[in-house]
Amino acid sequence: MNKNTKALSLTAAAALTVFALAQVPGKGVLAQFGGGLPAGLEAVIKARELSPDDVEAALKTYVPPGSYDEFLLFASGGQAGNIEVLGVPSMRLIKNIAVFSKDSWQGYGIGDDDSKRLFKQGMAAGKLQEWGDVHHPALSLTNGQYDGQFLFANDKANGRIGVVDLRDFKTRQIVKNPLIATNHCGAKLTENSEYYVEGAQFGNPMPFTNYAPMDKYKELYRGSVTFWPFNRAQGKLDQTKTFTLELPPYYQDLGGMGKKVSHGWVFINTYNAEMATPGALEGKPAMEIQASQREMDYMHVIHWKKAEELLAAGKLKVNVISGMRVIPIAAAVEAGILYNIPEPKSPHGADVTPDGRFVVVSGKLDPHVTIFSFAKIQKAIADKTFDGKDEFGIPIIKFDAAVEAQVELGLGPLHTEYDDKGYAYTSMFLDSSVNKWTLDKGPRGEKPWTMVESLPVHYNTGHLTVAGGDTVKPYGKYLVTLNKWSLDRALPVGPLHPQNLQLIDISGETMKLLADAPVVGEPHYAVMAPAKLFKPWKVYPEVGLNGLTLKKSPTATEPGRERIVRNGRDVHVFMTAIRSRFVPDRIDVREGDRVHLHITNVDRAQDATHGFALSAHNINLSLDPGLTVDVDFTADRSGVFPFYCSEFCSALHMEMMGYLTVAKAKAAGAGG
Ligand code: K7E
Ligand code: CUA
Repeated sequence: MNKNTKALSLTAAAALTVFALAQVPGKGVLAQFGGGLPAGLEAVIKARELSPDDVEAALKTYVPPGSYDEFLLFASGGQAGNIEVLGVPSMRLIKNIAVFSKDSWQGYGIGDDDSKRLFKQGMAAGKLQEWGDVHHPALSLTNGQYDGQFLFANDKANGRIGVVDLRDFKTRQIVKNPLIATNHCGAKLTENSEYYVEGAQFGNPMPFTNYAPMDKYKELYRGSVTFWPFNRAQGKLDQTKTFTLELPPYYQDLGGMGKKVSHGWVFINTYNAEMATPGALEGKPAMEIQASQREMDYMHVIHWKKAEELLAAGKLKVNVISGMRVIPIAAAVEAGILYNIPEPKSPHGADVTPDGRFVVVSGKLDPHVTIFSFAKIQKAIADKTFDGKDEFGIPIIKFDAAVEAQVELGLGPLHTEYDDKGYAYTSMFLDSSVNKWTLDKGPRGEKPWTMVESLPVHYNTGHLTVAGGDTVKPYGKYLVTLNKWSLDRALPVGPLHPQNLQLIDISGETMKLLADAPVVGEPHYAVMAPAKLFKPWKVYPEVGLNGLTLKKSPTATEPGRERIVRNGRDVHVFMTAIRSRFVPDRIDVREGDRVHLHITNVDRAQDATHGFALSAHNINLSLDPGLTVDVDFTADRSGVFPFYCSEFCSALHMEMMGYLTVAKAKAAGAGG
């Protein structure tokens, strides 16, 4: 199955020649090989049974050792709680960014004070959450285009958002929405990263920590969308200035942000307009049946810009719930900022075209994508072309008045993205394919609103991403599908299979599958941008920076100023790390002492990261060059505990160690 068994129409070697010549017309790159194939190359092609397509794919994805990839792909790690960074076209894994889940490689959540602080900000219902379910990474935008500065991730499981600073590719903030239990990300970022837009997922009482009986679902449960202002200078979402729109307890799903002409609006899919509640043992049908009864669900159409203006002028009613400003549905309707449009049932993606003129909705259970026109929506609102109201009083825009076209694509359309030429690409979950189709103008003179190609993928793709495909100016060139099933695509490694990313070349007239890239954790969505957009630090710009504030740490220690300071039962250790030693390297305390380690990596060389692993204390730190990392713990067990550098840093790395000795409280005079 993983072998291309297609009969060779040319010999593979001849294909390579043709391909290579085609790349450089006239001259012919083969000239550098002496005018023909290098000796042995034909033998390799034969021995590996490569088809002409294989050879072409290999040449297109091969990144020679020491060379760099052209694009970076940020793929959500799903229930692994992280974001994986891959190079495109090689599809090599370059980094794992820990966001919601602990990661001992990065010393993230393994004892250090900074991640303790971060995790504390992210507590849900007063409980520490040490994992997350990342669905949608989003890159910060300037004028609707990626600016390479920040990366955002949602945690569906806990209604949280993580902010990653792309100067050092580290998580700098986790916020918890106190109103909702779960989110699924309405629409991510507005055109200039003014807001991160967080839609709820499953309905809950508001706030979710208030109990309400399930048989009062319609009355007491609610959905919502929260607008989190992003303070770019601070690199933080500002929890004090959020506003939330109360929504019916349909399940808010994905959304698309308005762009250009539709900037200021957001479109959010919902499902379960039935407002079904579970009750399998109580004799109710399964949720999947209950929640797919109706032919249509509703897409919320929200004028957030107007809400912002009315709020600023004090002209919009808000209720303060759990410290959040919540605009009631009735007030939103009254102010003309909230509408519904019927959409084919159980929709998933709502994807706005780069020019902002259309919103493409995919209904998982409908073989079409439905294209709504922003201009028509505006007209329908102005003319009040409504079909009554939903049970919550929200006007329902007439479907026919808002729809521009429907394109029949096949089974299970989920998500749509756009390229630089004007094509749309939709992931087909049930058909296991990527389907390419034309918008209102065929780039090569094709008919508008027509499917032009379908490429099989392996298997059951969820999201897909085109480089810049969710911006106002996609880069195109590559498309990656994030497939839910890998089945036979990778070597068998047990019943838990990897997920399978597939790289597809979309630069030519037809799509070409180039590579499989199995990854761990379920990638729901990914964003892809040119690598040259990112300008991360090689080492921290100063020595002694705190990794969370990026300011000079009050506990930074200069070489020669290392010391141990005892203050009652508190023992402060001001330590430096440099190739290949810790100073001090011996810490003697008594049982029950509180130990505070402040370790500064004073190395300035690129890649001179040290680790700090302390035996039996569940502590591992990553000390990147320039950072000061703090960790504190109670030395509550007597014994002798080696600590050592857990990152190979020099020829004498194995000698980079020390001891923590903890004397028995009794022997030391019962704790001084
Ligand atoms: Cu389709 Cu959460 Cu965006 Cu998974 S989601 S696929
Ligand atoms: Cu420092 Cu290994």
